Amino acid sequence: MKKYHFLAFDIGATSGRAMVGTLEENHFSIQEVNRFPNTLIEIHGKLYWNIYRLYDSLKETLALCAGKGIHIDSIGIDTWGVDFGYVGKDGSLLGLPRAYRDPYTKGAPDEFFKCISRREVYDYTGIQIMEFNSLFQLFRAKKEKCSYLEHADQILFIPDLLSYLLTGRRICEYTDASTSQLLNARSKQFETALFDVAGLPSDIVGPVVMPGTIIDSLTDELARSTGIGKIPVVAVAGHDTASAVVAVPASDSRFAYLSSGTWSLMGIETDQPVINDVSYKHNFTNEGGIEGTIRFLKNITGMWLLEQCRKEWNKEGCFYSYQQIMEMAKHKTSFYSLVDPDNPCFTNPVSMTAAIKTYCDETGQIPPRENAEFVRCIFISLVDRYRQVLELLSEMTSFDIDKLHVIGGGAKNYFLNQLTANAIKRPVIAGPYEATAVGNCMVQAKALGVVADRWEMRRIIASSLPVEIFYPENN
Ligand code: LFR
Repeated sequence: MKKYHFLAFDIGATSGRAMVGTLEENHFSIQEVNRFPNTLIEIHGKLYWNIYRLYDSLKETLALCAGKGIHIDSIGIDTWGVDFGYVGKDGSLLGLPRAYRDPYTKGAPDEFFKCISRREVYDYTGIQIMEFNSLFQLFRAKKEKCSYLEHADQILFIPDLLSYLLTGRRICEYTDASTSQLLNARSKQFETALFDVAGLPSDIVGPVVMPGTIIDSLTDELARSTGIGKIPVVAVAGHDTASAVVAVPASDSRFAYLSSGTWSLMGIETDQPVINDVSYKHNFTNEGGIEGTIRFLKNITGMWLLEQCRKEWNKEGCFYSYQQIMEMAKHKTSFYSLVDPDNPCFTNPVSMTAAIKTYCDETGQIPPRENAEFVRCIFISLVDRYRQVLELLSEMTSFDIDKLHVIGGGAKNYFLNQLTANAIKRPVIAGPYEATAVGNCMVQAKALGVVADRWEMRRIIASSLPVEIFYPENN
C-alpha cells in the first residue's frame, strides 16, 4: 500500500496547528509540523479574527512542508464553529470575520423570538440556543446595517473561507454549517423560514456539501510560490468537534464522548436528530457529523475557566505547568465549593478569579483564596457538570452508555479523568489527544478513497494510537 501524508490544519480560538498524518498499511501516526497564533483584534470596540494572518500561517506551513520534502497528498481545515466571513460579488473578502466572543449578540435571541418562537427555531434546527450562533450574529449584523452584509454575495464559514483562500472555490461544508442554527436538522439543508424571519436573502449561503468532498486544488499561484504543488484541498468535517468525534476509537456505537479543550463537548453519536421536550428543556444540540450522523451533545464551559485564571496568574508572575496544576488540585481535598461552569457570569468576565469568588459568595459557599483552591474548584465543578450531563444523555438515549471516551488535549488531565470515572461510575477511555487533527486526516483519507467508512477509520485509530483507561474507584 502507498504511504499517504495528510496535512491537517486544526485551528482553535487561540492557536492553530498543522499536523501531518501518515497512513500506511492500516497504521496511522501523526506529528506536528507547525504551530501558529490565532489572534482576536479589537477595532473600534468590535472583536474580529485576523483571517489574513491565518492565511499567511497556512502559506508558511505549505512552504515549510515543501522545504522539508514532505510529499503531501491532500489538505483539510477544521476550526471552531459559528463564525463566518463575507465575500463580495467580485469574490473579494469583505473585511474581517467578527468573533463569537464579541458581545454584539447579547440579547439577540430574545429579540429574534419576538418574530418566531424559541421552540419553533429549536424544532427546525435542533441546535442549542446560544447567543453567538451565526443566526443571531447575522440578525444583529442586519440590525446594525453592517456594510459587509449589505454588500455580500455570500457568507463563508471559517473553514470554508480558508479553503476558499487556498483554492478560489467556494463551498459550504455541512458539519460547520450545522452549528449556524440556520440548517434544518432533518433535511440537512438551509431552512428558508429562518432566513425570512431574519430578513436575510437565502442565497447568502451556498449549497451544502458533505464532508469528504474534494473542493479543488491549491491555486496555481500558491502551488508555485510555496513549492508544494497542485495538491487537493478536501472539505473535511470542518467543525473541529465533528472532526474530533470521527477519531473516537470505539468499535461500536454505545459510547459517549467528551471532547475536552477550551470547551467540553459531551454527547453521543446518533442516526437521527433528537428533538423533544427534554432536549429542548436542557438545550441539547444536534450538530452534523460525518456519514449522515448527528452529534447530539451539550456544550459545557470547559478549560476556559482555568485558562482565564492562568492568564491572571501569569500576569502576577505565577507560571504553572499542566503537571503542577493537576498536583495543586489533588492536594486540596478539603475544598469543595462548586460553581456552575455554564453560568453566563463565566462567559467573558473581566476577571475569572473575581467571577468565581462572587459566584461562591452569592451561593453561600466559601470562595477559593489560594490558586490551588481555584484549580480544585474548577475541576470538581467540571466533573459535577459532566456527571449531570451524562445522566441527562442516558435518559434521552435508547442504548446504555457503557463508557466515556475523552478525546482532545484535555484528555491528558489524568486527575480529571479519574475524578470523572468515579463520578459517572463508568470507565473513561482517554485519547487520542490529537483527536481533531486525526479525524481531519481520516476524512481526507476517505475522500482519496483510502478508507471506506468511519468504523474503518476508528479501527485504524484504535490500533495505532495509545489510550489510557480509568476505571471507577470505590469511594
Ligand atoms: C469548540 C467549538 C464548539 C463550539 C464553539 C464555538 O472549539 O467549535 O463546538 O460550540 O467552539 O464555535
